[in-house]
Amino acid sequence: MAGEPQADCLFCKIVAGEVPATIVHETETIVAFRDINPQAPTHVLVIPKVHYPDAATLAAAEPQVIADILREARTVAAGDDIEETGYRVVFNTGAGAGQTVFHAHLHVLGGRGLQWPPG
Ligand code: D5M
Repeated sequence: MAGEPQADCLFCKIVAGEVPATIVHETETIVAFRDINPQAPTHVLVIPKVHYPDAATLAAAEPQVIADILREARTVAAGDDIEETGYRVVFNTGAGAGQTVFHAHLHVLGGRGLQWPPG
């Protein structure tokens, strides 16, 4: 069923506590944890506890959870004290955009100057 945990999904395993992660915050609907391959001093992933392959399918099915994820980005930024200096939030959507893990996730990046356009 849509949203149900997938046995072969790494991020579902992090939600279930079966794969370790450095969790910075958790709510009823989301988990925020540090990226294993950080691209900036702050690099946190915010994921829904429900499984959808990307942000677009999550937004279509459960838009309130997308709102929870975006709200969490601010909490992460406040926790790492990067609200003033600025931060970036990114949903890579599709392999062509660099998505490698097909469980929706928001990157929260900050703590250094960030260039635009991105690579
Ligand atoms: O981003 C997927 C991100 O997931 C990428 O930045 C690495 C990160 N990653 C992969 N495995 C782990 C574990 N086990 N813990 C924490 N972070 C992880 P994408 O947008 O799909 O390219």
